[in-house]
Amino acid sequence: IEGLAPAVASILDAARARPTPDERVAVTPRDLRAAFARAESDGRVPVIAEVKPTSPTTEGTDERDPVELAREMVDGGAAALSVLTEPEHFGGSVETLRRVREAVDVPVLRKDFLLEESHLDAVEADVVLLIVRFVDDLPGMLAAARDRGFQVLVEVHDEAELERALDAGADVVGVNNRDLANLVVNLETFESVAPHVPDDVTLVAESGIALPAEAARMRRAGADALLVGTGIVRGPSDVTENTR
Ligand code: IGP
Repeated sequence: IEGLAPAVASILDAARARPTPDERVAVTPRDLRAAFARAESDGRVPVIAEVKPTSPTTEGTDERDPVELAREMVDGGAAALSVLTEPEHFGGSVETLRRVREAVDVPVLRKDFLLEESHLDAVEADVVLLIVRFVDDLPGMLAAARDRGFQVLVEVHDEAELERALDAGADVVGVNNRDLANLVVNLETFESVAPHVPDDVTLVAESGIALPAEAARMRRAGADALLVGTGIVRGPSDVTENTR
């Protein structure tokens, strides 16, 4: 893949070099769309709150206990959680995901760079992320993930990627406001892609949402849910407040 920021290229190299787990897991998944609907009917903006100890674009590492943080996020009104499991660049681990999922009752998304079928194995999660830009055989990976019982959040960054996601049969699409080529965030990304998403597809706005005004802006542009990482640590109630 051409034109990626060096940090992203290095993330993909690490992902390709991962050992293959030798077992599959069976999960009884918690329904993501039902969790969004519950939040809406309680008058909250559906938010997927992210546990992300560090990242190539954040300074330092969040030393708080991820399980404590996850509990606070759910108590603060998060409809679902996202847990980074990429170890080298995001300080994540599948063990953290397991502990978090055990501690809460909302759906938990595995946020990672899953490139091939074997990367889907041996990790319990309700939802997995597939990044269109990085997955060669999207229909194949989508089928493999669903086979294992996962719901899938398919991440796109522009209209061409959205077409690929829809052609592959994605029913939950995330538009990442952060360009993985240069790591720059621009909320107009979501605004330009959202109008092309069919109504029956659940639409998630990802990245760069830290203020209530930014949450409201994404909602106005058609976001069914928001994926919030860095911004959530100041208190999830800020962005779950229904301002649409
Ligand atoms: C959260 P932010 O700007 O709120 O911390 O972003 C989430 O969208 C971001 O972590 C993310 C991400 C990804 C991380 C979106 N897509 C793919 C790693 C891989």
